[in-house]
Amino acid sequence: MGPVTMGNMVAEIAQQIMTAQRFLVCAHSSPDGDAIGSTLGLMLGLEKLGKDVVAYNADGVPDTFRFLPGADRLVSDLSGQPDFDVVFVLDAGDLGRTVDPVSERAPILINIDHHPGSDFGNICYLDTSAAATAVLVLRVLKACELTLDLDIALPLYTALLSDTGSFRYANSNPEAFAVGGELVALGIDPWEVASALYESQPPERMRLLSQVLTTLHVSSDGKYASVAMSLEMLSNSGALLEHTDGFVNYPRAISGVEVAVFFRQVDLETVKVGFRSRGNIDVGHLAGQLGGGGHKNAAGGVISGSLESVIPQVHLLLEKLLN
Ligand SMILES: [Mn+2]
Repeated sequence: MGPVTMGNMVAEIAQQIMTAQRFLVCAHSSPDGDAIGSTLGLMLGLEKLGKDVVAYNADGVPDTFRFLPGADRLVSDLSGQPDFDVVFVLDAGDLGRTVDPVSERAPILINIDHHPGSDFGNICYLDTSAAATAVLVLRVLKACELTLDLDIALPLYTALLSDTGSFRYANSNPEAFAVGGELVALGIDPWEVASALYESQPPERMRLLSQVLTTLHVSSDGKYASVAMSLEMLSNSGALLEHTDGFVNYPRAISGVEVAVFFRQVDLETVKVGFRSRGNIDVGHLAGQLGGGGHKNAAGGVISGSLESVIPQVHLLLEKLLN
């Protein structure tokens, strides 16, 4: 798809926005920052253009993103809603991930996404080079000649920060920085957003992390490292399962480590294993051997056995993979 087609597509979406009145805006369930930020940014933008908008996510707004403008108006149930003119599905990858069969709620479905292979919708605006779906939403809002304001900028900036790992990941391209700068110029306080995203953790999560880190194992050659969480640690700390998100990043952050593993006890006979790798090491294949799956650099699976028996078993496999 060349740049000319892309430009036409943005113009076509802008045309649909101008001629319709009632919009549904949604994204994938279990929303991340891009899913929620793109949804709220587009909702507020459309409203500023005088449109009627319902924002929907099957799982609502995660606590981390409650500070965003419009978050309190997102609904997690569409039953009883009259039909819409247009439904926007954002950042979803696959239409099924919206949960509600949203395609039945409007004659026109517009898919805006940056996930490779996303190919549904009457209009499918896919640009895999975009760091976040929010970048594409911004292109569309600009094509509507909307004057951006701080309320619209804040969710879009949050989406961009979230999907680029705070401008650390390889997708942090020149456009990502340019858009980030443009949104900050509208009055965003970068520290306020970073603080809401990364430094507003519940104490239970920190208590759990402190116990999990005591299990740190680094292989003798330093190429892999793991941490483990038992059910006892979970109940001691009072934390929730969702608080273990990102724990695998701690062993991954050790210098020289090529594969990081997080073992999570599910019950006395089941352990969930998450892998992260750097560069060419294919943990997707390894997870496949264990009956799980995933990608080359991020994968996982579920293994039967006690935590004490599964850990050495996986360490042995990693030994083979890395030598
Ligand atoms: Mn995204």
